[in-house]
Amino acid sequence: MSSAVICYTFRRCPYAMRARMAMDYAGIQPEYREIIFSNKPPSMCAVSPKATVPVLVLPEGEVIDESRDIMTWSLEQNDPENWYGVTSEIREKSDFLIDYNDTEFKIWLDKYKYADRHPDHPAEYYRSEGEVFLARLEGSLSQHVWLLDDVPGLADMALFPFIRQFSMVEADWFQQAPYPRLRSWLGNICESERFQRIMVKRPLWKF
Ligand SMILES: N[C@@H](CCC(=O)N[C@@H](CS)C(=O)NCC(=O)O)C(=O)O
Repeated sequence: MSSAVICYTFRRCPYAMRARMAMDYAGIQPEYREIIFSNKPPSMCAVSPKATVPVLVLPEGEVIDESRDIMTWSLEQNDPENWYGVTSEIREKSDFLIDYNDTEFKIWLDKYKYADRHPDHPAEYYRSEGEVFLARLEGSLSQHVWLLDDVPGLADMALFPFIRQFSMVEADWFQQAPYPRLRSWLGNICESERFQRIMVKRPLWKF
């Protein structure tokens, strides 16, 4: 049994990104095992048969294989700036936003990203469906500096990798779209040292 926390990850996966952000914030330094989907490590599939990243294996052998659960577990270990949220209202709103992101928005994001695989509609259609969420977030950011408060929280860190993906599908479009607050929110996170740290390129884990 290893004494270190192990994290199977894929650098560009938005779910893995949010988990790595929360772990970095909480001061958890796992042994990162960078994988590729075409050749998943048997040791990862054995502990988590659904075989998606991120997967965390704790020293006692407990497995956490949902990114949200990894975030929550990280904050349970250490939450120095109260990302979890100070009020139950913020926590409820945070859960709602993350639920919406992971279900509704993710569907439109994927269709927009891979519009050629979804010929029922042009990319602009999928983009405008996704924009419903962008507009909502823009509205939230007109009320506070971060999505739910004037300090960053779980929702900011759970959502930004997906908004980042959306922004990268047509970067020129996003730069001039009517979401200036969202652009600067995203820019702040992506220019942070934490983000640079969690995006460091690691060699593929040899198993
Ligand atoms: N609900 C999971 C979703 C994780 C997920 O879907 N990860 C993708 C990569 S972004 C994956 O591992 N896909 C496996 C594959 O494509 O074989 C979580 O939040 O951790």
